[in-house]
Amino acid sequence: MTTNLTLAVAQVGGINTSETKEEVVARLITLLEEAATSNAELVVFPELTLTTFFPRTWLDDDQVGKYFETSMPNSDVQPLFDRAAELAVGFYLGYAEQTSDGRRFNTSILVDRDGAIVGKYRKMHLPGHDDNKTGLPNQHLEKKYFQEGNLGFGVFDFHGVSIGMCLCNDRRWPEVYRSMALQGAEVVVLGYNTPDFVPGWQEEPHAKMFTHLLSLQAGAYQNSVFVAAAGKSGFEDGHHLIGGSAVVAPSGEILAKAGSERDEIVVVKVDLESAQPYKESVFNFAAHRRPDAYTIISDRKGRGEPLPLSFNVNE
Ligand code: CDT
Repeated sequence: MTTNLTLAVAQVGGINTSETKEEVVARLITLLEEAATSNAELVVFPELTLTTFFPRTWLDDDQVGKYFETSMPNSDVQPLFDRAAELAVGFYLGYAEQTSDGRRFNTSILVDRDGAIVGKYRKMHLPGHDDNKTGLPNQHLEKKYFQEGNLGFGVFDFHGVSIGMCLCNDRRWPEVYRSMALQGAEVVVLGYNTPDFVPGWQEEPHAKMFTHLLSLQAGAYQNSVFVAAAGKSGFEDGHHLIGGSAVVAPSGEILAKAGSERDEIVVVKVDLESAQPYKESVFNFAAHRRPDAYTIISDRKGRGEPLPLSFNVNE
């Protein structure tokens, strides 16, 4: 049984619209090579890693098409697959996917150390809006450009380690981690793009980093998993995205965090066994969970009235 995994989060500094996918992939290979020198076995790249965070801009169908990948790997990304296989380093990569029948998803894949795609995820929680909100610093058009994910919250085997994947906004929803932990996930990997400005998202600037890290830490602790999160960070065409790429332990503690908003590798050798005490005590799911009392979570989507009481409060 594998007990150690050397995990790297590859934070990618801003990607301007003018940058080609070839140039971006060259940056990713440099990060991968740096991670390999620290013996990384799995490198986590961000959400929509290959391009600028295009959902900030209202574009018509023709204009946005260039941001989508119609196959994976393809000639732009093949050099990353080749170099990773040469170095025997696996990776998680977020990208915009267009299927052969024209559906578009915000997707991530898990590639093993031999270069084979062993996992796929399509973002379930799409934030933002689909209408054209003009006159703002930027928009957040994930609901316009992507369909909701349809592959569930899968858990995949990565050389003996059970890995769950999600993408950005998913990290803020507790159901995501729990769905994967119930399938035995040991590590949850995710990429993100968190802009300073999102229409309709009221949050103090200082709280942006706090709520990002809080989500990772709570997800890790409450589910006895490691969480590795890589952001696309810094400025893209003048629009700022937060940094804070990090690896978090099942204790909820941050093991390592990027210190910049540029291309940066953070590597941590994690001891997967260190999750065991949590799984056997406070979060022994089989002993303590009450799924019979949680049906409202899947039955109800939005906030509503209290459920009718099935007992007399005075008895
Ligand atoms: N890419 C992405 O999902 N970003 C969102 C922005 C906030 S939407 C309220 C995030 O959760 O970081």
